[in-house]
Amino acid sequence: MTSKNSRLDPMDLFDIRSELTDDELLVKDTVARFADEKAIPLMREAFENHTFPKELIPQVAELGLLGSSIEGYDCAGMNSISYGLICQELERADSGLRSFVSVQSSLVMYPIYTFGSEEQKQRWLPAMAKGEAIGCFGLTEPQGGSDPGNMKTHAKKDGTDWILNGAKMWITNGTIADAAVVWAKTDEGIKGFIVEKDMPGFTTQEIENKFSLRASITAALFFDNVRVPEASVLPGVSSLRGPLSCLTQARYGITWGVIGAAQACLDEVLNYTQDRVLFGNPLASTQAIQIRLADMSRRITTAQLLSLRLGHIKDAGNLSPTQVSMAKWNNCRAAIDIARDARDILGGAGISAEYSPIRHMLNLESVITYEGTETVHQLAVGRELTGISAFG
Ligand code: TGC
Ligand code: FAD
Repeated sequence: MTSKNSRLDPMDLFDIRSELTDDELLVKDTVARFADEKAIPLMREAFENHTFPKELIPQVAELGLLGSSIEGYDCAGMNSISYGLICQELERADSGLRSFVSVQSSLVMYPIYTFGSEEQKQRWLPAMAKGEAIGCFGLTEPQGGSDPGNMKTHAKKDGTDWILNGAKMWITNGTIADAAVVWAKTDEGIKGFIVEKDMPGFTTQEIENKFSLRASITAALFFDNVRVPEASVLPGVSSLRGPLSCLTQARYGITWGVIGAAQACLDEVLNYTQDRVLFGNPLASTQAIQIRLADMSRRITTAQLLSLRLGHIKDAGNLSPTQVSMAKWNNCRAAIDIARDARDILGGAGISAEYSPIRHMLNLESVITYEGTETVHQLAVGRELTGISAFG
């Protein structure tokens, strides 16, 4: 029997679909259609050309995918499961597209909504929801992203303004952003600054020659005595809790996103192994290949169940960052292992951009690193279990 005749959906063996509400199903199916019809046809070329397909921005905005969890301010006010499904379907196309939406939604609009003044919310959130203003999030610095508490970027009060100095590294959307939410040390603790692209002393530089996340813009940001008015400082937080709580939102979305990348890889090899005849038989009929396909399905299913449960905990308001760490670790590890295995099952064809696994595999090298490396998330779980911090 082939998987085409299977009674279960190979991408959804435990019928996650039946757990979704009508609204969530509508979100999933709408974004899936957008991914299939509009995004997937562009992403391979964008990856090869090392460009982000900016023409997709108005389309994702039109679908309500920017700041989708925010209530009001022209945002869609969807729940966490819907946000997860958005990430999943976009990352089925490419991690770079999901990254764009993660950064805009979880790392820029979320802190403005959660920690910003009413004036900041009115100014930025509707424009960002429409894709008319783009944001980026500056936390990581050249000397070490895993330990943001040790950041060097700092701001000093000067009358009613702040003077910002320092540098940020590896910043998604950096060169196309109208506003950067930049985290800096001050005498009053770590604060978030909304730095606008034309503020004197603020410059950006794109990071070239990446082998991963090529369909996404990554940049360095430099601040040389940038004068930021008090009105552009987020008033609601003055500690590392500010940026780390943004990361919790984005990491949650990533747990779903990488499932989409893994599904794309499984889908590709399910088709390929049924058509590829070796030693007189379709590859899919061999025991070794079936075990590998079954293992991919097992990992995807485990990841789906983790993310679904995580979403329900989040919507109930009981989410712990440790739970997000475990899911980010598990699901990224599952996805990258699936992508690498799918690449191998395709043989020589697996190194061609004509098939998606190598693109997903290369992208996932970034995804397993950003938003906290695998080790950081393992140590976060270890800290929870033992009560002892091994971070140093
Ligand atoms: P620690 O003492 O644990 O915490 C300091 C304060 O923050 C609170 N907190 C959190 N709050 C919300 N969510 C979380 N995940 C939180 N983790 C900690 C904590 O309660 C405390 O609050 P308060 O009020 O008592 O001050 O801090 P630590 O210095 O020991 O750090 C722990 C560690 C290593 C886990 C943390 O530094 C960390 O997560 N490091 C990794 C950094 C990281 O993930 N960077 C990502 C940069 S952004 C990015 O990669 C975007 S990619 C975008 C894309 O393209 O998709
Ligand atoms: P380091 O922190 O130097 O870590 C190096 C190695 O040391 C890793 O293997 C790590 O796991 C390990 N390590 C760290 N601590 C320990 C420990 N205690 N014990 C044992 N091992 C340890 N950042 C932003 O702020 N905004 C963005 O938009 C953004 N976008 C990104 C886009 C891309 C494509 C990439 C690749 C990165 C992006 N980042 C962004 C940065 C990302 O968050 C960091 O790369 C990540 O947090 C790791 O920091 P680092 O690269 O400095 O590595």
